[in-house]
Amino acid sequence: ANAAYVLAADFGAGSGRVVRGALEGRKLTLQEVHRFPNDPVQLRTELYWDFPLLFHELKQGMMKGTAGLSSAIHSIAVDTWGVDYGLIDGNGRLLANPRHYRDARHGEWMKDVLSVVSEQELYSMSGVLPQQINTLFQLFGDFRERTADVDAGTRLLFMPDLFHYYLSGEQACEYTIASTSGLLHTGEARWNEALMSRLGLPHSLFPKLVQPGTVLGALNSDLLQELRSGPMHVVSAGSHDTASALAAIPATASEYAFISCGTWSLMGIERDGPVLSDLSRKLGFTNEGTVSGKVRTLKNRSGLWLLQECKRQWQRENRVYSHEELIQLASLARPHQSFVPPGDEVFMSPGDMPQRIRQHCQSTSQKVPDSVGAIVRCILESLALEFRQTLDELEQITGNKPPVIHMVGGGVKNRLLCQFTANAAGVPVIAGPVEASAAGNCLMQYVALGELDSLSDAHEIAGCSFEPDIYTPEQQDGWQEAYGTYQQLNGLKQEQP
Ligand code: LRH
Repeated sequence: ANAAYVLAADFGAGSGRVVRGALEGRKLTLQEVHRFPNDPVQLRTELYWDFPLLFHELKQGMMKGTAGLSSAIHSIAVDTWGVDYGLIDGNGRLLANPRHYRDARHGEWMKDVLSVVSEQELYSMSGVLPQQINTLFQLFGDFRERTADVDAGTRLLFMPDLFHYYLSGEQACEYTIASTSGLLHTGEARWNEALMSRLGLPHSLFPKLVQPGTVLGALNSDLLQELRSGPMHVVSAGSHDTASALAAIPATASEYAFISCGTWSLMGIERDGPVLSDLSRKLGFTNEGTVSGKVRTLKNRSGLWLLQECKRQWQRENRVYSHEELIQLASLARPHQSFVPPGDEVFMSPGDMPQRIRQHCQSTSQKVPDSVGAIVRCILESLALEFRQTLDELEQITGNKPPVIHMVGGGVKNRLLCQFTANAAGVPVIAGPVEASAAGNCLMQYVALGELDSLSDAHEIAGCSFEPDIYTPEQQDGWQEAYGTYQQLNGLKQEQP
């Protein structure tokens, strides 16, 4: 057979994987060749990513992906989580390990920046919702502390761009990942130089911007030798994992809401232009770029983080549950007993999550979940109700209620969550693919290589390649009532000081 092979490296905040994609006719198949943890490193008070180790894992994946294959690999592209970056000097040396967006100091820097530029102004200039994790705040602090090392040759590269640089020698920032920074003009691949000046950031720090689906260059010769691989192109696909995931949605209709669900849940819609109203800002919607140059207006919230943390806590107590066991226990627990706001600050940091959930239920005079099944059920129902609320809010900010939800990412493996989401939202949920970021990454490489004509072609290939599961709404009355309770609880919460 005449398959066209590519490699996609998809780095999440918890783990990474290298996947080999094969396009044969109209069908894409993915084979995971390497998977590894991505553990952040706390050094004194600072939290870092271990870039050299991640680059090592990338190379391991490339070796495994090329081994034993008689055909050539056409190209490789990297996608990662948003907002984080590294700085390189004029000789291409990494100045420091990139800092993690959960580093506690970003909160302080956010305050400093907001004393120079207001939230409203930042939102209307960039479309990006001011949140502690944003590149802008981190960079402001980072730059202030590091001015001595920074000269005219220093460049900023976002995480995927940094990998691409060390693969190909090309310095460029790809549009979708740069769109998470707050440093672009809304919906455009254009740096906001006026904002940089106001924050004292030199314009020379920022390299050229490239569109998703750009061939950056060839894999450099040292790596060819080290990896004993054949020549291949290095491509900027959709370099932001969320942008890549959306490229793999097997959509047939144009009107839908998406949920990209993993540790985070990103829920929103794709549009031609951004939503920049006061209402959308107050409701917490941000605007980022898509691989087709459109805008994704979305909420960036906690996803399965609460469940992952509970699982870790139970493990610490020597109670080990498989994913299936947890879902089974939750499905047997009594429905609609208690709810938590999954995005609340009390659930942000790692720790004893079951205890925090019990505490929250107690302090809001709800039934306290007293078993593993009850806790997992509480988390999944709460997430589903939050999705329902976001769907309503999308209608408020755009005037349209999306008639279906496409859910992609790891959360799709949680069948109970998919069903609950359909029930709570009252619209069908079309679930899959699970490895959406890797799939979208591959698809955009084929567009860059000219193997596919366009992104709509890519969506069609996704439809031919991954059979989604469809969940239709059930038990509407009970869920409607639960939604009322959930909203009331949130209202109560907001009134507290
Ligand atoms: C999800 C994600 C999300 C945010 C966050 C920092 O992996 O990319 O879209 O940008 O990480």
